[in-house]
Amino acid sequence: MNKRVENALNDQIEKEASSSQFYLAMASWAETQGLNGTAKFLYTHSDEERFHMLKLVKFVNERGGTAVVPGLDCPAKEFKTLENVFQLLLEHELRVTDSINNLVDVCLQEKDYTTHNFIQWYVSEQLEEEALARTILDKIKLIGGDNAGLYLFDRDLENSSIQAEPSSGTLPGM
Ligand code: OFO
Repeated sequence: MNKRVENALNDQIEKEASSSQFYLAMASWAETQGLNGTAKFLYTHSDEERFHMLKLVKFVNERGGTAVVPGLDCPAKEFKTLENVFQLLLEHELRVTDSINNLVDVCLQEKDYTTHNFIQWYVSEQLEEEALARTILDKIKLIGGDNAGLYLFDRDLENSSIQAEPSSGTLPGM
């Protein structure tokens, strides 16, 4: 496997693993605030990010590269408000999108069209994740400081169809 592509893929593995930790930290915080619907959404999302990481690990190894399982920094334990959580989440996803775009760029520069094709799944996924984060953040901003609104938001999130299954795709070789 092309070394530059392999390094970029391993860098993305680290980012997906960090995303999973980040969502897990937010889920745990939401749970301690009594926001069970939000916590459920974020726990599920943490599992999704782990799936994104695993999909990359398997791809790198199956193409003759070596996937590196990263050590991770401790994510934040405290968040100011629910709006703060989803603002951070959106900013985080925007950074992940930049990283995926960089990966696409490296694949094209190195003429690695197989990896380029594989990465298109992540390009689409990032579009969805950004849109979802923006929608949720807009709703929270509309609610403002209204506790009744927050209660309904949390309940809706618990019952919503966006509580997707963790692995909305298949891993290579599985
Ligand atoms: Fe893996 O998509 Fe979010 O970070």
